[in-house]
Amino acid sequence: MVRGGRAALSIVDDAAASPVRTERVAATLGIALGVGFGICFGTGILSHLVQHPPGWFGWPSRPVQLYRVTQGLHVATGIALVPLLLAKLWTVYPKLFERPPVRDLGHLLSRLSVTVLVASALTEVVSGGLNIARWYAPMPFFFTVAHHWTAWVAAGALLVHSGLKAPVVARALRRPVPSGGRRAFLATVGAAIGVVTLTTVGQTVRPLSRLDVLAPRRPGIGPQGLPVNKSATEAGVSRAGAEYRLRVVGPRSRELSLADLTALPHHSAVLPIACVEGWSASARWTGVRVRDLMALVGAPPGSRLRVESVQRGGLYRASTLPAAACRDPLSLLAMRLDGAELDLDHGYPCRLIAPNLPGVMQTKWVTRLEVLP
Ligand SMILES: Nc1nc2c(c(=O)[nH]1)N[C@H]1C(S)=C(S)[C@@H](COP(=O)(O)O)O[C@H]1N2
Ligand SMILES: [Mo]
Repeated sequence: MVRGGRAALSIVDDAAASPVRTERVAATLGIALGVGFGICFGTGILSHLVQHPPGWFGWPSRPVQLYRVTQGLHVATGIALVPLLLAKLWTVYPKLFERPPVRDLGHLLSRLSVTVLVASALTEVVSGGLNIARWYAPMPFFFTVAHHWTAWVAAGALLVHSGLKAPVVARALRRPVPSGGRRAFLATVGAAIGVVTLTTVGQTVRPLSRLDVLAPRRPGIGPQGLPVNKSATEAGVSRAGAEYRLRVVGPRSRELSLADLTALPHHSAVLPIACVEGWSASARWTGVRVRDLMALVGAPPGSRLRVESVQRGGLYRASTLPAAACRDPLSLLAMRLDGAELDLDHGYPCRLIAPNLPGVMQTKWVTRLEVLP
């Protein structure tokens, strides 16, 4: 039986032969990779649509925690794909040296799709990992654009590869379940996934935060017990004084001083910051409702709101709040965090906090709001 499994990979050269390099193991890893990549792809495209919504896409403001879950899943599956990908490459790499290199057109297509798939999958996990680590120097391209388009390339190559390999997978799955060394190998891969998941998922699953030793950021660590992605110093922002004004642009534009803002009705909401990089943390925010500010300037129903920071440059100095979030009574221009004045690193004197949106859209150090039709 051991021989039978081996014989199926007739191309396996004796030097590279190992009892775990069987079609059954390769198929099992392939299915796990397919499922993991599917979740990562779906949640990633969703995150892209939320941040760059085309006309047909409307993103709801509830459930409040939805984006936190989808993006937490995106980063957690992306991390779990690393041991899976390494195990799969180790299982099949002798095929790279098979002779003859090209047998026929189908074989050529298969080898080309595998090459594109391996290259794009590695690009995705490496660029995603560098982004989580906020280490941009090795990436000579703009991360989000490259990560998004490479995902489509990987998805296409994965479809071709799965289609071509379907008969092999079906055949392999009819074989007896792996035994001995093969089962131990798969168990090791499973354990590796367990370890990388448990040591990183605490960045978003609060009860596991104490195990979170590998993720770069831990909820609970930062000013006012909340992590900071971009500090005021990094953003080139200094503390606003009496000269501060919030300009609200709409049919009846207004300018509000800090005293004006403080005099308006304040409300509280418990909402998470859910960073695209996979960490998230909830806090109690207090401030003026976005919809009250929009009503103050006569915004028509269904409007969106552009939110701008005093920060001069930077990709995340402004964001556009979708219509559902503009209407939601939980969307605040927050001035307080867990009962205390906002720390400068959290956006003093005021920051946007809205339900079910990525952290990148929760603009800090807000100075201008503009009603968009
Ligand atoms: N003006 C401005 N606001 C910003 C950012 C920024 O770079 N500039 N970063 C965003 C990102 S990526 C995140 S995750 C959250 C983090 O919020 P915190 O620093 O309060 O934790 O703020 C967002 N608001
Ligand atoms: Mo973020």
